[in-house]
Amino acid sequence: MSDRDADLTQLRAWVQAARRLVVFTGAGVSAESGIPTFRDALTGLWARFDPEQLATEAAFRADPSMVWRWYAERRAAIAAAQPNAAHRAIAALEGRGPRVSVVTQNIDGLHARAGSHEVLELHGNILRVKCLEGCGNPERIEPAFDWRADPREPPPCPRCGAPLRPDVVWFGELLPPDVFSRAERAALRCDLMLVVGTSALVHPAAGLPLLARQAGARIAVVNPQDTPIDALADHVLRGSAATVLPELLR
Ligand code: BJW
Ligand code: ZN
Repeated sequence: MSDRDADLTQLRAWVQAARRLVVFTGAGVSAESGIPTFRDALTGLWARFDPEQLATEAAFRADPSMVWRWYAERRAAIAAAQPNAAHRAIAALEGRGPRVSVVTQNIDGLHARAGSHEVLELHGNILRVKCLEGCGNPERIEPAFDWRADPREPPPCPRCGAPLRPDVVWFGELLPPDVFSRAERAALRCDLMLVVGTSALVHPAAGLPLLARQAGARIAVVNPQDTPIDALADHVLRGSAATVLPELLR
């Protein structure tokens, strides 16, 4: 048996035996749905920008229409994309024994579209918008208002007229506290965490595998590249999510 087959066999046994499993995902899990990873998300017109400069409130305030357009292009690509074999393999884990929590940094909604039920979206969802000044989501304020049909870039909040912005978590912003505390609880309680398709550079999300490890969970990484989590992991499976996860979780 090759080392890789031995790793897969042992990991399959851990998945079978797990009572609580966390699948912690990043942009790599959606790469094979055709959605560029965050650190590759600037192609074409956007190639001269730095994503860490664009994904901030300061960038939006400085040039709302430019940042709105970046998100509008990504939103259109995401709306046209389909979940891939990795999202489906994760969703199919439900009902097989362990309680599964999907803790994702992704803003694309593809885990839920693949059928996962407990999805904790740490960084929000690009398909929603909210008021820049804190009124909340426009559909709660004015159900008849359809921001998607409004040609302004960005459309104004129906309550206060401030610009609407994507309902995602930008650098320097707090993660939704209830979602993050549920994710911490899931990390503390799980027996096994699969860390899939994330560079694990962005905190506080990137601290969740360490929290799980310190609480006694086993950790496995699925990624074609090295990550800072590899050093904590019991197993590292090099490869793409849509190849490795169906093989591991079949
Ligand atoms: C494949 C694959 C395939 C490819 N299959 N795999 C502690 C230390 C240092 C800094 C900080 C810290 N704590 C906080 C900070 C600051 C900051 C931060 O972490 N900065 C670091 C960059 C240094 N964090 C924050 O600001 C957070 N807020 C916060 O801390 O609030 C408290 C606070 C308040 C006030 C002042 C100060 C602090 C908020 C972070 C929000 C992150 N938001 C983003 C943007 C969302 C909207 C958008 O998309 O535009 O979320 S950033 C971006 O990175 C996005 C992602 O969710 C996130 C993670 O990226 P991810 O998913 O890992 O993607 P990539 O592209 O990095 O990696 C892809 C991976 O896939 C790679 O490994 C590939 O190899 C792999 N891959 N193909 C499997 N087929
Ligand atoms: Zn408002």
